[in-house]
Amino acid sequence: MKAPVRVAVTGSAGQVGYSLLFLIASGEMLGKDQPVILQLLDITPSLDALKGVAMELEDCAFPLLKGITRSDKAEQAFQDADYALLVGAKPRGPGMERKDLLDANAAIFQAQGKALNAVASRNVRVIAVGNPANTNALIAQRNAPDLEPHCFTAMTRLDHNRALAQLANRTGCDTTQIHGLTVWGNHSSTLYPDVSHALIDGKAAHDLVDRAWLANEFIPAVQQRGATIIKARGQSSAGSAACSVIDHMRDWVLGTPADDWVSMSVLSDGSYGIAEGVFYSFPCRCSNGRYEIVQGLEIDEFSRERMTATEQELLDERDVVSHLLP
Ligand code: NAX
Repeated sequence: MKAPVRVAVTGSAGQVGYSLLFLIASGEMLGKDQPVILQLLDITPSLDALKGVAMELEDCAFPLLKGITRSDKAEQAFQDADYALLVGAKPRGPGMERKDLLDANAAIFQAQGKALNAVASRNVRVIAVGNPANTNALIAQRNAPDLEPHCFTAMTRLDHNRALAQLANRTGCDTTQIHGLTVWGNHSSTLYPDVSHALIDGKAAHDLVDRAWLANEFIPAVQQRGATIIKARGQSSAGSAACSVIDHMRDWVLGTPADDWVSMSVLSDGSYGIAEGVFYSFPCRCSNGRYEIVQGLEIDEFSRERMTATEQELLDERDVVSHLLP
């Protein structure tokens, strides 16, 4: 049996946390041979709820779950953490724009970046899920100067999975038959789901769906899916978000399939002409626990326009929080 690894989860008493923790403890994220210790963080008023969640986790008698800690202090929850899933934040409610949340959540990620820098494993792998996820990842990363920038990512895997599902529905195929789909940019209504390089059962997606459907239905449907779910459910996506966190972390740690890539928001290194220093969603391949941005994809004018619009939004968000970026 492998030695247990420490998985810190913030916002553990929230609705994404409630789906996520059971998946981690059952081995869906790191494999059925990897024991885990869960280090749960939430704010003080949620500590009672957190206790209840921990009791339920215990009641599952998960063979891989080797311990649970609960805390309202980031320095305790992140102590020696090998993985840090930053879910805790104020969620978007009906009619609220993500930008409204920028200020409130920026302070949370500043403090958590500092705490990770101080106490987490030097190889910690961090995913920012709490919104605005990309800019929150940037704040955390910039406040953790002793950790490699490669330790930090933000989640656009839910958008990637949503795009796969929409394309599969339209073409009557299975999501597993689609390869080479990319979500570019920010996890927001400006994100750009791109099928230019996608193959469906070996055939170019562009030959199977028309441009008008892509521009007028597919792209807006993926961009607005979060809002559509809030409207229908009265709450933001939780189960699907938790499954996407699992997908993101599993692929990062255990590797992406040889014939495909996934969408991950990572610190831009200037690839595809995107400004450096923002967390931007790129096509990524992972192996040996590291991600690499897929290089060399051709970008046409239609894509470039959309990639630039979502890049601009990230630059604007970065300006708003610049005082928190050392
Ligand atoms: P909930 O409100 O159910 O849970 C959030 C939890 O975070 C609460 O228990 C709260 O007490 C806790 N929290 C608040 N401040 C904290 C802090 N400083 N430290 C630790 N915990 C803190 O929200 P939920 O539906 O679980 O959503 C969590 C976050 O994920 C939201 O920001 C939401 O917008 C974001 N999402 C991001 C997605 C993505 O694709 N990147 C999709 C799903 C989700 O909407």
